[in-house]
Amino acid sequence: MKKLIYAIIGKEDTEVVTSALSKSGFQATKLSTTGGFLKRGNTTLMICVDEKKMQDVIAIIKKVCGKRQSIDINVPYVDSTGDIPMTLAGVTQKVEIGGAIIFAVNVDYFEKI
Ligand code: 2BA
Repeated sequence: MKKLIYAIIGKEDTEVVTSALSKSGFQATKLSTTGGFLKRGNTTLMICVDEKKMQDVIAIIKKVCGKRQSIDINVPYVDSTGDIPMTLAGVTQKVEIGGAIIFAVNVDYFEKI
């Protein structure tokens, strides 16, 4: 059974992760994506591998992608009408960024032509 791994990583980690995967013989497709919450650019890698190799891929990503860290962001204050009042420009919120979000799905069919 093949697995399709999706790895969402920070844009700044793209080069180091794709190089490390390639060095270990894993192919990846890089998609330029945007986080739904922060609306910042990130990278989604699609990596299709045999099930028994999945943990090797995850170990490489874990080893080389940046560590999670907490940052303060300013989010616009929106009231119940959907308006942004002039007096309340924003509220500060802590979010964790870095590391990677990884999930995998079963691949029903794979062929290289
Ligand atoms: P964003 O959606 O831009 O989220 C960036 C970070 O903001 C998240 O980091 C999380 O720490 C925080 N965050 C997200 N939604 C939040 C909310 N409703 N309230 C408070 N804090 C929130 P990560 O969890 O490491 O996620 C990094 C990126 O991975 C996300 O960027 C998104 O593009 C993707 N992602 C995370 N979980 C996902 C999921 N279950 N399905 C699909 N994509 C996911």
